[in-house]
Amino acid sequence: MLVMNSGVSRRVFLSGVAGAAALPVLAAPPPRPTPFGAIPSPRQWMWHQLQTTAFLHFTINTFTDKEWGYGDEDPNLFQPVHFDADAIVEALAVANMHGVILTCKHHDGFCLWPTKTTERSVRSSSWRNGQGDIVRDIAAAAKRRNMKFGVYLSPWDRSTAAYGTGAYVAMYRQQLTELLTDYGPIFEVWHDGANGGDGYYGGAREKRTIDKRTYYDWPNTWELVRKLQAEAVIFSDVGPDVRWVGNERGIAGDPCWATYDPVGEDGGPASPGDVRSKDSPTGTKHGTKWLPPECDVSIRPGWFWHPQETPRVKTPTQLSNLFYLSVGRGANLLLNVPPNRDGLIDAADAASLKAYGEYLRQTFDKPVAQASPRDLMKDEIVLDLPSETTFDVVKIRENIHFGQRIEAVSVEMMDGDAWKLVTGATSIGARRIIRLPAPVSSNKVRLLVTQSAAPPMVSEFSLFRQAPL
Ligand code: FUL
Repeated sequence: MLVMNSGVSRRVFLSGVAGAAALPVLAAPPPRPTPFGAIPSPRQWMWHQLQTTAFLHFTINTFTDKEWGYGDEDPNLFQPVHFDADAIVEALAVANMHGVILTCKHHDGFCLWPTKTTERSVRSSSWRNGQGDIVRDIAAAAKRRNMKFGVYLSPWDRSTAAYGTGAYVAMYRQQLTELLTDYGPIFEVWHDGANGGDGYYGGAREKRTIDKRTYYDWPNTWELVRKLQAEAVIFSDVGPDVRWVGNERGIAGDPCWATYDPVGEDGGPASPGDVRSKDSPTGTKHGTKWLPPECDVSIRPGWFWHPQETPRVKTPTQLSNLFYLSVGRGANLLLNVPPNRDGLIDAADAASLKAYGEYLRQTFDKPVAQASPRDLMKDEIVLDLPSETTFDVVKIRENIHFGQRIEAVSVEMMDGDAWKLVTGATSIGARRIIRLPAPVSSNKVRLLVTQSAAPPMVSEFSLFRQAPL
């Protein structure tokens, strides 16, 4: 029996409808379902469809072997002599990534586009005679490959003397304006939570601390993003559209609720850089805001390319594990693949991405069994299969246009003449993809929604057989 959290069972709910249907003549059409709780905005819905996107960490750090540049590096160090945006994007596309987010400016303040706001940009490098523009080239290559393009612009800037004053906030908004005006449609704007500390600051070489809650005046910056790119989702520790998952290992919580009511570290209001991040992997069950998690993780130990880390590039098996722990729990995966000093994706990273992409395609292109749409809107969905079918992956999706309703499901298969538990889950949301410890076979498999806050609205129940890795 399905339990509603109001204490009313689904079967009780259905028997009421059946009673009405027994009345003579024209039964009224079933009522249109109304959304339950928070639901995704159209831009969040689009973002959910992407599932996996790529992060490109690329700047002077690539040439200085650092993770965080101090802000005093010579722009001329930036010399990616064989930079090829199409080759980079192609290496990402084969791994089923549908968007790419570029670090247009990292904490060291060097801008990958010829900004008017500072001399610290590609314009001050002799690379391509100061005429190069990494942002333009990646945006154009992404468009050619039908991938979406997004921007990371570090709020923390260790190079400029203005950091810590109102003038810097104006400069940050100016940089954002350039990026959101000159480079076509942007699908995501990424605001890093790392904030303040020591830096060059125009020669001051000191530590600067800002008030994370007030300094950046985020509401007005987000309004600017809305004005310039209404379809872009805004990412930060606390959204407003997409939340940080709370770790940099690429792992969403279990359960993983798309809704979230974040609080600050001290239990007060949350802001980027000040969130009780231990709550972020799980979110808030039936929370008031639709704020799904994005799982950022690097294919290498560091975010930037370092020659000594090449032997530690994640294997296709490790990448597939991350897929199930992020995308499989209803989150999006943001996988960082840092270009090297040539301005290309290293052969080791590209090989791993290719094998991982083949695994995804071969596993998921065709289910071995799938519920037909007319059977989906039930709390028991039975797959009556023509013959014994072997599977080791189960996929369930909820129609999130109507909110995240389901609280628990179990998957069972007919074993002899009795149902046997195969697997179970709590949250479903945009999707739940469960890899079984070993393949199982049956000719009858069912999904039972055992607990739901409102009548469940399953939009997919499919079984797959994994390709070898
Ligand atoms: C962090 C940064 O400090 C790292 O360098 C990296 O950009 C990561 C994605 O976010 O907060």
